Amino acid sequence: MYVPGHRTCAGCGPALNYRLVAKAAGPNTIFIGPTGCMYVANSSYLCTPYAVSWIHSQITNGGAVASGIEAAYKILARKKKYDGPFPNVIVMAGDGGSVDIGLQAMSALMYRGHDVLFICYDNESYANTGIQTSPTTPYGANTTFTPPGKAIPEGKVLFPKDPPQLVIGGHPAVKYVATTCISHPLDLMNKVRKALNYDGPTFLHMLAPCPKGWKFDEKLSREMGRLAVDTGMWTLYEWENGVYRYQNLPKQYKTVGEYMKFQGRFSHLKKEHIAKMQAFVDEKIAKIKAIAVEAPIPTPKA
Ligand SMILES: Cc1ncc(C[n+]2csc(CCOP(=O)(O)OP(=O)(O)O)c2C)c(N)n1
Ligand code: SF4
Repeated sequence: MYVPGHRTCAGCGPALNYRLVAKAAGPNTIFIGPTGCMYVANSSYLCTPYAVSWIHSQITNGGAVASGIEAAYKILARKKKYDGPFPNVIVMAGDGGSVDIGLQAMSALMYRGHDVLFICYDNESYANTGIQTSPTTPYGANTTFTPPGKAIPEGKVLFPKDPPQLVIGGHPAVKYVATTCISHPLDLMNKVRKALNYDGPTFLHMLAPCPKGWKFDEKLSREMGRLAVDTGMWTLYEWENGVYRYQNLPKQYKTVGEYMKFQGRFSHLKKEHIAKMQAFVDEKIAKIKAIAVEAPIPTPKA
């Protein structure tokens, strides 16, 4: 459903991410592609690798375009002008197109309750424009908008937004939210199918390592994903009707330095900055442990 032939970088995490999503979703699918690498790099010039329907949207309005498509199908079906199967409607938005410049339209989609899967493929920067900071860029990352210097030695001083919590916190129509990583492809595809099976809006936050933006060897994309999970920099979980379930929680977490040392975007950081990152992750892990205990895995009804 996502075929060879696109101008993404060698080792592009978002491209592999797209391939897995398309494979899981199957042929009865319409993709909405807000401006970003997964639009520009895939569809330049005058050809695309999407073997299903696909439409470009502005980076600002992926949620609104998807809402329109979903509403059109519902109305056509009601008026008996369309009797085919209801399509999977999937937005493939970058982090900028999801939780920064595209947040308003995404939130409105969630509020209205459209039957749409909104995916944030998170490469942790505005990549296509040359790697600028976005709200999911980690603390301490070097981007062209957060260069380390004398005044600000760590480059980026802010800690990131939490996209799943934004969605979970404010949208009663949303019953399923999950996180994924390309290093765990089956988990990723299962979550895509599960989200699509829900009747209503769903949200997936997908870590998609970007060798160009994070400045690591292009052969290490999957390894970066694995290390993100093993260090606690990224957590795999589902949130379903108010219940959290975690996947692949490490028994013993590696230190964040084990992950950061491979990435040029962090190479300027001093010990105290890495300690700050470790403290941030430790706090997150402590919270997860508390929730994981409080939220027992529900047993399926017979
Ligand atoms: C309204 C508007 N503002 C700015 C841009 C410039 N622009 C093009 S691609 C892009 C980066 C998108 O970042 P993200 O959504 O994170 O996707 P990525 O490129 O990282 O895949 C931006 C800012 C635009 N196309 N439209
Ligand atoms: S810049 Fe990053 S997200 Fe964009 S095509 Fe290259 S690897 Fe993929």
